[in-house]
Amino acid sequence: MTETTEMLQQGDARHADPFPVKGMDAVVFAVGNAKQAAHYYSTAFGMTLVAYSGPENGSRETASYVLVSGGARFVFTSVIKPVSAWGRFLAEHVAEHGDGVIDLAVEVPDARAAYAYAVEHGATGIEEPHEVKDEHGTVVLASIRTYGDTRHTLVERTGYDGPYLPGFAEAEPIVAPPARRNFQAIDHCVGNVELGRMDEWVGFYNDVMGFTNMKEFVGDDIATEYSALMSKVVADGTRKVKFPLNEPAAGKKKSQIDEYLEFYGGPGVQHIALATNDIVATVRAMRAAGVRFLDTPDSYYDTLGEWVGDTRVPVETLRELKILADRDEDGYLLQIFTKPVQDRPTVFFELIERHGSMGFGKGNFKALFEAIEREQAKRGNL
Ligand code: TYF
Ligand code: FE
Repeated sequence: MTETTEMLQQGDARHADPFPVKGMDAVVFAVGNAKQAAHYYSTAFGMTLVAYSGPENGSRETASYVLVSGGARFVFTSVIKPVSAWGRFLAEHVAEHGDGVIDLAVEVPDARAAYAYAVEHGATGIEEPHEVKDEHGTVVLASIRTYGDTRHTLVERTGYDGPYLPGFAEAEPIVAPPARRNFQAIDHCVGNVELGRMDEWVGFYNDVMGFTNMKEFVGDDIATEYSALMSKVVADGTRKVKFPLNEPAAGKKKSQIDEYLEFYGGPGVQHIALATNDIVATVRAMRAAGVRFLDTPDSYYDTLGEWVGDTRVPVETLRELKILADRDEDGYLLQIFTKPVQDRPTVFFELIERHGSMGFGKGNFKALFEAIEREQAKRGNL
C-alpha cells in the first residue's frame, strides 16, 4: 500500500460515520384528543403550534398538530375515523397504550442510504423510502421498527421549505407564545424494554444505526442497591441523538420499569428530556402553568453544596424549586422530572440544563428513584 492510499483510507475511516444523522426530527405522539394535547403543550409547556393537518386541509382520517419550542418538535396525532390500516393502527395504539410515543423521528442527510444500512444490519422495515411532496417541496421518508410498537422514521428534508411535512398547512399559535422559550432542544429520549432485553436493544442500535455506548450506565450493583432498573445509553457519532434504554431489575420492591410495562402494555418511550438554558425560569413558568414535578426531600439539599460545588443557581433556589444537580469530571448539570403527564403512570418529561456534563444525573439516581417510588406507592403499585 502506498503512503497516499493509506492516508486516504485513514482519512475515510475518520470521516465515515456509518449512519450520519442531523439530529432529532420530531417526537410523534398518538393521543386520544390531539386538539386538547396541543392546548396543554401550548399553555403548560409553552410550545407554539406551527402546522396542522386535518379534515380542513384534506386529511379526513387523522388530525395532527405540530408544536415547537426552538429546535424541539412534538407532533400530536389523533384518529378521527379509522378507514385505513394507519387509522386502525393509531386507534389500537391509543386503546392499548394510552397516550404515548409512536415515533422517534430522526433527521438524516440521506433517508435511502440510512434505510438501506439499517435493514442490511438487521432492522425490520415498516415503510420503504418514498417521496412525499406538495407545493413546498419534497421530503424522503422511510421507517424502521424499534422496541414495542415504536418506530424510527428517517426524515430527509433538504428539498422542502414548508412548516413540517408535505400535506401540513401552516397554523397560528393557540395562545401567544411565551416571551422566553422554556426549552430549545430534545436532549435525549428514553425507552423502557422488557426484563433481560436491554443489551439486545443496545446491540440493535450498535448494529442498525452505528450508535456507540456512552459511559454512563446503571449496572447490577446500583440496581440491586436501590434503583430496581438497569440502564445503558447509546448515541450517534456526534452525540446529538441520545437514547438511554432501561430494563427492570429485581430489587426489593416492584421496579418502576415494571409499573410502566404493565400500564403501557409493553415496551415504549418512558421520558423525553428537554434542554433548557434557564431551568429556574422554566420550572417557575411551568409550575405556574400547572405542570407537576417530582418532589425532592429537604435532606437532599442539606448536603448538596458539599459535593456538587458551585453552580449557576444557589442551593436555596434549587431547594425551593426541587431541582436536582450533579457533577462529573466534565462539568455539572441541573435537572428535574415531571410526574407522568397522563392518567397512566407511563410517559413523563425531564428538563435539563447542562454545563459541560455529558452525563444523565447518576449522582441523583438514589434521590430520583426514591421520589418515583413514593409516587408508585401513592398509586398502590409498589
Ligand atoms: O435518562 C436518564 O438516564 C436519566 C435518569 O426511570 C433516569 O434521566 C433513568 C431512569 C428513570 C428516570 C430517570
Ligand atoms: Fe433522562
